[in-house]
Amino acid sequence: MLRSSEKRVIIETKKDLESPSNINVKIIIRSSFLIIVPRFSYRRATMPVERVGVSFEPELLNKFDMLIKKRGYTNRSEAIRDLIRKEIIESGIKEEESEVIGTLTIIYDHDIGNVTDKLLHLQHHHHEEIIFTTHIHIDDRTCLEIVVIRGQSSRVKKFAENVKALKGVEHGQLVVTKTLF
Ligand code: NI
Repeated sequence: MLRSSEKRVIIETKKDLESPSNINVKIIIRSSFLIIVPRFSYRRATMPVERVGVSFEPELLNKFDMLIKKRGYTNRSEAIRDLIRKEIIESGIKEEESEVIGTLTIIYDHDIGNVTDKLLHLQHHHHEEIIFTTHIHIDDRTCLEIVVIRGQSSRVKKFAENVKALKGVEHGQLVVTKTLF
């Protein structure tokens, strides 16, 4: 309980991603005294980091700096980490056995070659992998469908290929990703 002469202000400072913890600072103004009490919390588990040195040719570094500035990065470390994560994920997606999650977006004409039935049949065949499907009627015969699918990389790709090969499907785009670890 606060006395009428006390004022309590909680300030939360977030250290950067490499920090071991968050630090809350509790400031208690009691009469003429100012008390600052640091309160350490470990709500967010963070991984320890290792520092590595990388050498660049000046021209390459200059190009890299221009690119990351355009993309909105404020430091090189985060840009380099993102590039490494992208490579690891893309390499993982290529492995046929790996678990991926993605979306297949298709545009099709529902008046052509029983495409609606065939599409439904294919989706039922992959019912264990399909998480949900959204259907939007674009005009009197064109449909947009978004399928969220999770499963073995090879099966997800196979499903997308089979859907795109259906007569009536005008365009299909599969976008997949996976967790890093
Ligand atoms: Ni429709």
